[in-house]
Amino acid sequence: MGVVVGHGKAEFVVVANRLPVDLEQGPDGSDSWKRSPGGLVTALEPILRSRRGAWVGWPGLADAQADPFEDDGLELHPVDLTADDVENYYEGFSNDTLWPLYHDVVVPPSYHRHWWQAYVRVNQRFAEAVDTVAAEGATVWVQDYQLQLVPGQLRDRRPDLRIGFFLHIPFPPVELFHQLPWREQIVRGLLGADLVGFHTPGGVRNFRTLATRLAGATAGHGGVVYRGRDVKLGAFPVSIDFVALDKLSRTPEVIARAADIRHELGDPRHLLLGVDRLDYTKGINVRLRAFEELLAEERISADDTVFLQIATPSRERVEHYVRLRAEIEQTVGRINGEHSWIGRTPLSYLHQSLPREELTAFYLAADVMLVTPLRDGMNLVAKEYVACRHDDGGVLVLSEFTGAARELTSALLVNPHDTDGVKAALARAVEMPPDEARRRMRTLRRHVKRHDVDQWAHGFLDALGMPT
Ligand code: GDG
Repeated sequence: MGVVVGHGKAEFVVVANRLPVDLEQGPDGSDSWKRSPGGLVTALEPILRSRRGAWVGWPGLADAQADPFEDDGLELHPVDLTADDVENYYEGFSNDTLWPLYHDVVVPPSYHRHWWQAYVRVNQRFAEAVDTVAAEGATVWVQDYQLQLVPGQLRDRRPDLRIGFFLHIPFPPVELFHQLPWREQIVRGLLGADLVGFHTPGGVRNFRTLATRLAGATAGHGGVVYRGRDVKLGAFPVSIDFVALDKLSRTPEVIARAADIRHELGDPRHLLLGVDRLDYTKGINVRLRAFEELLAEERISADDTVFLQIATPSRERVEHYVRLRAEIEQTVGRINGEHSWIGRTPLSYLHQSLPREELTAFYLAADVMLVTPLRDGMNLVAKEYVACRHDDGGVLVLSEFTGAARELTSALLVNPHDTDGVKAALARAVEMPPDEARRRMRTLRRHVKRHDVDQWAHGFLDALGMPT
């Protein structure tokens, strides 16, 4: 990793709340960078490297002052956040106002003016950072709900730039969005882009209506016209690196580990799996309730069935998340208290973040994957499960309220609000004849293979007019 010398040279700039690397502080106070690999980085890295790319984002540590640096041909430009910014812009407005509002008010959003002010201020700082690194006429791709004002703020400073924005979470129905006291500013912020992308056509429709109602945009070709400019709107369902996961899941180490996992869990006949960030949108309670009732009704048996729930720690300082964790852990305790016997526990719960290889082995080991969010922009876990099943095994139970459900129609689709429906799907998944399961999985795999993250990134950038 070297220090960046020139500024204003990047032809392609990705802006996201987080950098693809995390700054970590050792016990002696020394700083070090750790890679945080994710789908977005994997998809964009080759494009960034081939055209003097830069990434602008927060390094993940409050009150750090990090200089721009180069990592293996990639320019990284840290945006510093103070502890106060983290509390108000990130944990407050992003995660306790926008996140619940955009997920169908699953919990009530909090509206605080000082959180909004911090959001405006921090977005402005991101826009300034991009202004510094972007070359004349560069393409800028802004990511996600934490940065919705950046397109507008950037256009004011740099009308020469080509600006794209992609929202990774759902764009809410018009009536719900209207709750937001700063609804007009957000819509105008997004309209600063040349292309605004969503996961689904529903998101496009909601935004189009709001852009017309709140910002006076008019109908245009492929989108809307705002202040005399064309703003394209489109649905670009995000995906995963199918080839990489498929390959990893075929390695002898992962295959052996998958067998070990089943063995360590007591060689159950049926292994059910859930993998989520511990978030109230993910419907972890929904599947626990269904599992508990099926056990109580003796439609499934603790003698031969194990449910493993991995809940990755998330947003641990936000009140709703603290409460959710307590609720889930209480439910897990109740289920195991009632249905366990010595050496036989029907529910295994890990509140941990696992290494990629380990997660892949869990996917490969599980007979039934339970993905039951109340609302989810896409849900990559569902696609990852499918990519790991090179054996064509396993059954996916998937909530209708995920973006993924629009594509993965061969899964068993469920309404997470309908407990009886979820129970029926779970019981059906457990008992599904192997032929039917294989047929469904093959169809799912064909789809995800064809629509991978590379196709997503190129599809978006092509629509933005940047040849890739
Ligand atoms: C947002 C939107 C949209 C989870 N536990 C571990 C681990 N993970 C990884 C999964 C997956 C990712 O985290 C979670 O992605 P999701 O898509 O399921 O959910 P969000 O985090 O809410 O993502 C969502 C996404 O953005 C992309 O646009 O699909 O709708 O909410 O990749 O594998 N990874 C490792 N250990 C874990 O314990 N290594």
